[in-house]
Amino acid sequence: MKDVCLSNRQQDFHYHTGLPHSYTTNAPKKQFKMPKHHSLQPILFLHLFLLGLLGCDSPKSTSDSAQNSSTNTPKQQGLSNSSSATVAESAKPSTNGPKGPAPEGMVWIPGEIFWMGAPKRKGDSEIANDMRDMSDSRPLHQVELEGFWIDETEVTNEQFQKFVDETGYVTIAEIAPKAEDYPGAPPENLVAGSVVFTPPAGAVDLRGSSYQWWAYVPGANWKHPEGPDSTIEGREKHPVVHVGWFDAVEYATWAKKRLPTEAEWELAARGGLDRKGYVWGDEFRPNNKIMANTFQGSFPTKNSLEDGFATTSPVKTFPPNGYGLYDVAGNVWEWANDWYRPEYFETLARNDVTKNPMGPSNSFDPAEPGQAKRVMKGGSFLCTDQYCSRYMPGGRGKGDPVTGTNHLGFRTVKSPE
Ligand SMILES: [Ca+2]
Repeated sequence: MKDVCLSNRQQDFHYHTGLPHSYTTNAPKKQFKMPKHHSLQPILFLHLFLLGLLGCDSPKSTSDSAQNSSTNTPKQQGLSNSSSATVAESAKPSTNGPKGPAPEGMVWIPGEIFWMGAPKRKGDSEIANDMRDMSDSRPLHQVELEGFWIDETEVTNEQFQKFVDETGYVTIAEIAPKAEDYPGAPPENLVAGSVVFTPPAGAVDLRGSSYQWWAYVPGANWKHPEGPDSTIEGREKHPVVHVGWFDAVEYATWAKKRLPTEAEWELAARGGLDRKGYVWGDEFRPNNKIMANTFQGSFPTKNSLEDGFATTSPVKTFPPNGYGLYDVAGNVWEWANDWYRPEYFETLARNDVTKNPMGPSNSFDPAEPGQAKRVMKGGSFLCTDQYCSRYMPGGRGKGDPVTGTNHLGFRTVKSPE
């Protein structure tokens, strides 16, 4: 299985079974029509079945109609505070936008022209596995955006609970798949659940399949991150997990916000720094300080917990970036609005500057042709340079829009009215 990052490995398994082809929400009243599978492949694996989920005829999104526009303006010099301090906490958050104070819990990100993408790093040629191949995150290219507001933290369990309390919304992972949608699937597999990181007891070959450390767990969902016996009690300030892209869109709509474009997310995550490998600067551990919730130890079997967290951490545990945003590296992956295509950055780089890119008009993942995927950003508590360094702001993940995991969440944005 040739694929990108750990975050999406779970998505790629497609042994997620919690996908109805349509589901309804109580508020806002809306029904997503999930298309029939192109190539349903019920394959028993780890007591699960592998499903080809959404095809390219997935529901229309805002990016479907998006038109990328480019300008021929010369490349601008002096982008985004290249002389800024490399340690994020020394920078000052922007709190006031063009129309007064920020909405509660949001930060103003001033519009500008900036460089997107992940710079090459020493050792990149020593690719130990497919996940270290970040070619889809290159080349660096210039993008121009208008200003916007963004959540200072990932959406928390507490915030998601409020949404559910007010709307009665049921997430995808909480709905059992219908037998008619999965012909041939054993009935015992038609149970609601989600994908949970489940490290094996012994050492594994990281060049092998990531099936080795992921499992479909019946009963796992946002309220039970590790399965039915787990709870979010005491984890109110942790990011919500096990949310599919559609779940995130529903939340954002309810909150009168939206998901960020990939470009918006990356501009915000960079915190005013220019072309840095990390959201705080050039070094992963400046002065040996741990700057984000990632994985330390020997992946995936032995987490040394040097940062104190095996899974999610409460938001605001680690230092903010230069714009005052927390956990834009590590903790949980975050959904972006864009469709995923690996060559998209190459396409944009043909322009001097691309104005407000909204993502490609459709998705293509050569690792899984026909499987539509959305972009994910930021990496998670499972990212480690041993396997996946996509906690870099230019890094990209990709995911099936109907599949959540216990290391995938989101934050929202809002444009001035
Ligand atoms: Ca950790």
